[in-house]
Amino acid sequence: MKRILFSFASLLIVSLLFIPGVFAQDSTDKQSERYLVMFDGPAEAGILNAFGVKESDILHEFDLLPVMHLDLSTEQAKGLKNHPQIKFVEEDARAEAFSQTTPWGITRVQAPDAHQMGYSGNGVKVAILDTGIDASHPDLQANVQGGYSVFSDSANNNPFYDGDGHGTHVAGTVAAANNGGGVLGVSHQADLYAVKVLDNNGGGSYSGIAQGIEWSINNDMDIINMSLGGSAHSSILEAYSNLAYNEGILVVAAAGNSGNAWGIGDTVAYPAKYDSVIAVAATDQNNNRASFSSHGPAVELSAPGVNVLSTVPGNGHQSYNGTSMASPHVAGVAALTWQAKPYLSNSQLRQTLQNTALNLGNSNFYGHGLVRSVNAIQN
Ligand SMILES: [Ca+2]
Repeated sequence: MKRILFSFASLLIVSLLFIPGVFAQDSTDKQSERYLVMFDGPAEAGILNAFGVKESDILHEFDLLPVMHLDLSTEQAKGLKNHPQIKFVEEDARAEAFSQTTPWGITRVQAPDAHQMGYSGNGVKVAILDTGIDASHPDLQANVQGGYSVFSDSANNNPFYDGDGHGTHVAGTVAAANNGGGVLGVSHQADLYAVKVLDNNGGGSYSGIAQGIEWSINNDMDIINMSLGGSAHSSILEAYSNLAYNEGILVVAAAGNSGNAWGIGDTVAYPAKYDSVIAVAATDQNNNRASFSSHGPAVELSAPGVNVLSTVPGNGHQSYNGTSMASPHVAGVAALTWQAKPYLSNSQLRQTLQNTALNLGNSNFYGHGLVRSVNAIQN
């Protein structure tokens, strides 16, 4: 008790020596802001009193460190900052909850339950043949392990630059990190490979896709996701799709966005239409076919493709629609299932995904139905 009194008295003296004249004026009409103030040594109310800080301006006194939360005028804060027994004066910064969103489609394919079971896609390599991946995105940087661009011009030769956003969005659905922020991907620890076969305007060619498939074979990819396609058949693109499949890669592609409201006709795009490729249709939150989703006998599986929230370049997140958004849900479920059952061949894995899908009806619309990770893992 004696010591406290002593230091209080000595502080009063020190404080008096440091009070600049302006303080007396300002403390009356102060525009107060909230500050965190740390003392160099024990917290002493006497220092504050000397600057005209009232008892009511002390909002909180901390226990473990000599810190006070204070209502101060700008002049008071300035004065305290210059005081030898004050270590730090900081404006109390605003903070917001840093929370992670689980998009509806991630839950619809049972990914959070598969994560609870211990599966995350860890060790499974997924090639994203697309517009590139923004590898600096906080939700993706941990999982992007490599890449390749089929373009040589300076605007498009970097696979980790995505001037369009499409590839970054697709990548996030497959493997956005479980990092407490942004969104959660289906297989949040899968290895992503940015294979840039579409330019910054989202355009590309079949030769580029074939080059991307060739790179994927040469670099031991487990899964290829192609959220792309065209209406023209190509024997060479088919030969490359078949080659990847025969090399043990699971090949997944968007069925296309050429569906009509009536679901009449065969509108599935290439390469999704080839036998060696899983054609994925898009469903909405009611498990109904999205009106744009291509239909036909080649449709093999369905997955969420309406209002799909995922990553976009520049630390952003946006909702997109398309079978492009459905395909990576299947690629992610395949990654989870393959981690759980590494002994399956690609054709056995494909069979498992078909057998465990939720039947939604018309096979030209939905194929075998909605892809489901827990059912596939437990099959
Ligand atoms: Ca995240």
